[in-house]
Amino acid sequence: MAQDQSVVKEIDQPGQDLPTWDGWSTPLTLYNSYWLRSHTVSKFMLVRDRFKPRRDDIILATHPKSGTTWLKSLAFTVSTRSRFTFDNTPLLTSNPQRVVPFIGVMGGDLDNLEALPSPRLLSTHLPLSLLPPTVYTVGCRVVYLCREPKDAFVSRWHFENKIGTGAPISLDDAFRMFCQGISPFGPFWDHYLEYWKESLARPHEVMFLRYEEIVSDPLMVVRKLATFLGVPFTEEEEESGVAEQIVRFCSFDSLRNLDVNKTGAGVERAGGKILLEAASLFRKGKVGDWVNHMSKDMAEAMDHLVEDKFKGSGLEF
Ligand code: PAP
Repeated sequence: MAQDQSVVKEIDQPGQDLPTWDGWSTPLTLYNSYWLRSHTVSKFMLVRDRFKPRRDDIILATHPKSGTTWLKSLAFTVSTRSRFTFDNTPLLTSNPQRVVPFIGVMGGDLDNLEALPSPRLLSTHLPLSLLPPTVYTVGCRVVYLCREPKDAFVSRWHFENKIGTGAPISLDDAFRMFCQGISPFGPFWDHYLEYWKESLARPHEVMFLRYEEIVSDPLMVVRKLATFLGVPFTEEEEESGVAEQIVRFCSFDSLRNLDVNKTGAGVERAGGKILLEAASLFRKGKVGDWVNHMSKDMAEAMDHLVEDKFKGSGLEF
């Protein structure tokens, strides 16, 4: 069992002892009620005090394995369409994860972010409660993306076994950890709920999206995104099919088949400890792939957990 195999111990952090967990591809540390990769904790601790949100920032916040790569491509293409064409967009030469920096890590170190001109397009897997409180007041916009938990879990499990160098993680062990809330940026339910509640309270500043919604009507989402980001499609653009072109360009097959994403330089992960092949971010891109991996009992257990955790919130999967 995951819990038996894993070692929970105390580690030294400046001024505090934080519990850690071994069981995924890299150790996790519990910080402010969320499990973060241990080697990223010191960087993420700085974000709440030192990251300075600006009024015109756009922050793409996602629970991991929910389609971050996709959202980054869509939001980048929508918001920079007056500067770049499909023939010279940076997405042709860089993986989408690099084109939009992560706040505090992987090229998005806080000094680098401070030097970026406005308006900035940034991203994070951090929960809202680990971002500076000014995110609520400065007027910046947040686009949040999550995914049906069983699919997010299956994607996580594949990913961990792809990047891990130790013994493979069994589906059962991964399932137990995920359902206990012990997964990178977990518990997933608290992560979803923080952004969900904020999107209800401030719908003009926080847009809540699900992976399944983009899959079922990408054109509608792209139009909604453009309006939310303050750059709605003009009549001329609608007539010439710009929104449709963006959807096609950012589709799973289109992005996956770009040279840069097939064979290109990797993407740093785990605080720079792992250099991930760009191709690992494009696995299957399907809704409902959980059915090919999870037993009926597992699926029912996860559904009950989700129902219980989201009860009364209005959020359903
Ligand atoms: P991250 O958590 O490491 O940032 P993220 O991009 O959020 O990764 O998640 C990867 C998932 O998004 C993969 O799902 P899968 O394992 O179920 O296949 C990946 O295939 C999917 N994905 C990436 N790009 C796209 C896209 N353009 N369209 C649809 N799905 C995509």
